[in-house]
Amino acid sequence: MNAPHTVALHRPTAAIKERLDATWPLADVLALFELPFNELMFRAQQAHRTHFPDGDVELATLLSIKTGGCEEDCGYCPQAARYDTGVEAKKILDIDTVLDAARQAKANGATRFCMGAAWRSPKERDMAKVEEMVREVKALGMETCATLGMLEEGQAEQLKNAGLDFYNHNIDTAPDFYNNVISTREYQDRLDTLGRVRNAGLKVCCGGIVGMGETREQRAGLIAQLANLNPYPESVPVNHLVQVEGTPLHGLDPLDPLEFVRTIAVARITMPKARVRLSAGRRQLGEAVQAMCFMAGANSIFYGDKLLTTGNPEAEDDRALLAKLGLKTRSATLESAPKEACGC
Ligand code: SAM
Ligand code: DTB
Ligand code: SF4
Repeated sequence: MNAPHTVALHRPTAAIKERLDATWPLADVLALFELPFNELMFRAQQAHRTHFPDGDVELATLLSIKTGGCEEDCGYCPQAARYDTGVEAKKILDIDTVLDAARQAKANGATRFCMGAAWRSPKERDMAKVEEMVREVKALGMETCATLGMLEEGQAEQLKNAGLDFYNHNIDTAPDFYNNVISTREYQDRLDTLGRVRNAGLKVCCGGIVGMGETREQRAGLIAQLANLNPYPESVPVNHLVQVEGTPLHGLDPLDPLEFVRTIAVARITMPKARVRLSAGRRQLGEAVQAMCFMAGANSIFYGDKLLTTGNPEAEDDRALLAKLGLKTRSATLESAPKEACGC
């Protein structure tokens, strides 16, 4: 069983049902994973339709504003300097390059623009540049998100004041699997950053990666940690490990795609009001598995031909897939979008 972390409140409950204000013991989350597939999908559909009656899909475009050369040792990451992955370390992008990419993303229909940096944490000299990016992207009328690593006291407030809507910081996996993947920062460091982000009034984008060799119980442990954040995140990216040559996790047996679908469904049931994002790894999943993920309650994707350093489906192919499935995209005006309340 997972040891409770400081921001996760645990209150035992027996029944497996939708609980808007309750917490999720690990055993209940695991029991969801173990339901017959159709039963799990049915429950996920019920939660999804209740909280997102429009059933729209959010399009979020990612841009790597500072690529490679990272000092951390995250075992999945092509941007860690210590792994020979062929990713070149680059300087932070200039503001015009970022704005061109944001304008292009908006013209393609994205409503959210997420800026990612290969940092352990941002330095003070970086903050002014990122704040300018956030201010200018916000002025284009897009939702803004940034993922810059761990934040110190005051940095979340600086970003909020610049107009940041969401901060992405993933807990990545279950507490009891974490040390198999990362040694240069602790699980609690991540929870501390998430606390600072919440306290600054930013919306939280927090998820993890599956397919790193974890057990089903550990996948349940990841979802339980997320669902027990109080409140749970507004955005939950579920990444399917992209295995990059040169990283320690390259060469693992790939996760059964139906297990990935189950993970999405369990995220939907336990965090019913969150945008559950089908994140990295969509290229490898193919159309049929992605369609099942949408049925399981995924309602956001990373959209654009690149993630940070690895490939993503072409925007044109995504539009064709959504059209084939009869899925509409979230309105660019954001006004008709469902209210994304916190889970408290
Ligand atoms: N450097 C910052 C940090 O780690 O907090 C922000 C960027 S980092 C690349 C953001 C997230 O991308 C990671 O926490 C991880 O969940 C995800 N990610 C990185 N490499 C991945 C891979 N190969 N496959 C799937 N997800 C990955
Ligand atoms: C998230 O959860 N996934 C995105 C975003 N947040 C920053 C990153 C995926 C990165 C995949 C590997 C790469 O392209 O470098
Ligand atoms: Fe660095 Fe982030 Fe990659 Fe970890 S995930 S190595 S912190 S860029």
